[in-house]
Amino acid sequence: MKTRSPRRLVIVSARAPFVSTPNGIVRAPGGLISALLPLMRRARGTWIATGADHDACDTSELPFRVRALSIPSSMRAAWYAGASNGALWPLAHGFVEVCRFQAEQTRAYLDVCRAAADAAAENAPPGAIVWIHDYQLALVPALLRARRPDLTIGFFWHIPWPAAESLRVLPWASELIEGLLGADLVGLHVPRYVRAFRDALDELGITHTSDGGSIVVPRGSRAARIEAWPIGIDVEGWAKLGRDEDVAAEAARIRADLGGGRVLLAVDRMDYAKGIAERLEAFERLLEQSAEARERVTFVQIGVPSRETVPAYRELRQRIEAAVGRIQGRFGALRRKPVHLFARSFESTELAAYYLAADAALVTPRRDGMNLVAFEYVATRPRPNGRLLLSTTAGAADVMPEAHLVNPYDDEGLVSAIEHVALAPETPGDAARMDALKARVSRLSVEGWASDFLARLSQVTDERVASRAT
Ligand code: GDG
Repeated sequence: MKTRSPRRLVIVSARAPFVSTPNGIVRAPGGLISALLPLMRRARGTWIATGADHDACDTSELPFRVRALSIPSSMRAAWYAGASNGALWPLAHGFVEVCRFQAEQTRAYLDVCRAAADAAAENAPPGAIVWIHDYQLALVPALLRARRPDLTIGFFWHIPWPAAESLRVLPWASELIEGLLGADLVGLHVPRYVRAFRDALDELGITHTSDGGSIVVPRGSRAARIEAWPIGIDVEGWAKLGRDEDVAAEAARIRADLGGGRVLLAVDRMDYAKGIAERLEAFERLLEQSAEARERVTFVQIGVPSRETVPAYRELRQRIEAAVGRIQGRFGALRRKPVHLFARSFESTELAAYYLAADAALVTPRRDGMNLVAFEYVATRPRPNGRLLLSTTAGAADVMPEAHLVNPYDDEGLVSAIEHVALAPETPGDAARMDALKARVSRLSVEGWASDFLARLSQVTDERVASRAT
């Protein structure tokens, strides 16, 4: 599908496209920003960010505007660390016991969504497209619709959609759904999240119909559609890094430094949903059971610190560091470290070198909306070698059926799956799997995802206008 241009574009997200660093203002990391920036440059629109730093938004040289909202720090904490990451995030990932619902945080969440909706209403030209991102801003669509019925509104929810049972514990579940239904098109990663959304509508008694894979919810003179739109990555960007001679030389150095055995890699934000502690514990059990693993396997965990103002995240970091220390103490030797933890962020060239160096990637989150690391590992490797171990509970499993799939809640299953990807002799079947995965990932470009989503958004709105005219 092609994006029809001249309508102006407004993006609303918690993160801004630029961040201030000691080396100046740079593009914020991540595939989503890379995908949206070219679209925004062409559309010459406005990017509204609720969690941005102001210095990084002084962008007079850009062909579009960035507006960072001024949100008082106590409100920001209650909205971001509280309602978003202390309530909605654990709820969506099935960690109901971790959820804390506090009225003051819910009020802050509403206030931030209102501020974002106000800013979008003020900045959007007549008939513009507004694309809102993620669970931190779920009430914006309805708030914005009430102020500006002329707008076309899209929303993308980047994390799993919670099971109806879990959603029952959210005191403002119906407000959450009504907030999202203010959009013309709500995107989720995979069809099973769309089915879970339908269950939520049923629980709340909200009338809906099906149209192919999408759900249509009538809302007065219009309808909201809920559809699966699997995100992708900058496939060519990662492949290019994988072919780069310097990156390949760095990968060879990493392998040599690790002693020449089998290398396992995991890359995650430090988040309990990513299953980092459980993965380390499974690796520890593998070392207990297998002399070959003790001699030959090294596990590198890159864990970028994340959300450290939320207590559950601070506790997780301690649990991870304790597991690494224990493994080292039990199985390490002067010249051999079975596990390496890097609790910091790497440049993407360095990350690509680790993707090349690894014999297998362990992508074993407890739950994950999609998981881009699975795609990046496959896209970076120039040849069809290496193995991908992937949780059945990650959205990525639905689009990568040829990966080695594992249920991350099955303790023994996880240990034996790690053992298999680490030590089983390579067979022609491995190359066939990797070839198939490469073909799948090559069709998942994040730029195509963004422009197709926007084209679909224009299409559903045009259909609405046409049906009103007849
Ligand atoms: C949310 C959903 C969904 C990590 N360490 C470094 C680094 N990274 C980059 C990876 C990857 C990204 O961070 C992580 O993406 P994920 O998809 O794994 O996870 P979330 O941050 O939780 O993202 C998720 C996603 O939204 C998109 O919709 O897939 O399910 O939770 O791109 O490369 N990048 C660099 N250095 C690092 O050290 N440069």
